[in-house]
Amino acid sequence: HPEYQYLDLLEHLLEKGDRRIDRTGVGTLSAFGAMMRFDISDGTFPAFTTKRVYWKTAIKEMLWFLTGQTNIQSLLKENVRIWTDWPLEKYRKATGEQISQEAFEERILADDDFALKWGDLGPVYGKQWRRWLDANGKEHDQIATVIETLKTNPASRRMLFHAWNVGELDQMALPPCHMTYQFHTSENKGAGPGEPRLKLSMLLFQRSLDVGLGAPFNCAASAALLTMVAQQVDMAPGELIWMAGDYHLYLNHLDMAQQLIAREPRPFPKLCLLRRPASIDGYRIEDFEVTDYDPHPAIAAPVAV
Ligand code: UFP
Repeated sequence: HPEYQYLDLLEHLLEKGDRRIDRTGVGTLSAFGAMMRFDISDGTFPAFTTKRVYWKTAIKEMLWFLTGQTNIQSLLKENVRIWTDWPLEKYRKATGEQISQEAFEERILADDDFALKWGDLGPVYGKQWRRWLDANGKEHDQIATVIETLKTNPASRRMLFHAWNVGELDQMALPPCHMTYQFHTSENKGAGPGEPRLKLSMLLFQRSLDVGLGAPFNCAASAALLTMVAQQVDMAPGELIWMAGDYHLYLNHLDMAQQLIAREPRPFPKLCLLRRPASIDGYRIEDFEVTDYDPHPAIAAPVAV
């Protein structure tokens, strides 16, 4: 079962991870250099099964990146709360007000001026993907460029987008973790008449990976991205290849990790797009249908900020 690639990373960290104090102060077991590969050509959706993955939240976040937005207000409108911690911390520090997360989120939603002032994460993923600003003041839509190149020159070795904009890192709430996405096409062997001639694979490089919380999420989101891009360029989805630099297990996730590796993976679900929007900008969460997802129960764990 391909999920053992993930469970093996957990096991490796538990056994051989280097114990250290990290930026967040929580502490981790860490190792360097990992790869996982998932063949999604038959519609397999690598939503891990050893605990429930909230794949809708992961895909909603991916759709939010694709809009180019960087304010949590639009995420909160979709009831996605995974980015609140950072602006909340900043607000509390700046004002000294011990506002609750709920109250802060309500204000962001209700008050546009407040959201503008306190809800922005800086030039994170969406900004870099869709509106990378060069030294001449010109904006670059990296996503549109990749899609255009896939359509016109699919053998190119330059089909990638990335978010590590060195000059803007210090303005970001969090420097990009999943930072480079590269695409590759190959012959779709055995394609019948009317089926796509080419197969699209995607390699994601992530510099830093929270294996307990981030990994299941990042994996589902990137599979959704590959599926969307493949549909837009009329190719079959191929392989999702995922590489991590520093991958680590937070010390408050050790129990969860033990529970996960004791569980037996179940078959991966299937992902189907119910509609083909006119462009990569047209996707909505309702377009994603996931079937036969029967995971082990969710395990709650704290996120390190
Ligand atoms: N992290 C992920 N995936 C993500 C994301 C963050 O695993 O998509 F945005 C984790 C990795 C790390 C922390 O534990 O967030 C970022 O901290 P640092 O910037 O110090 O690597």
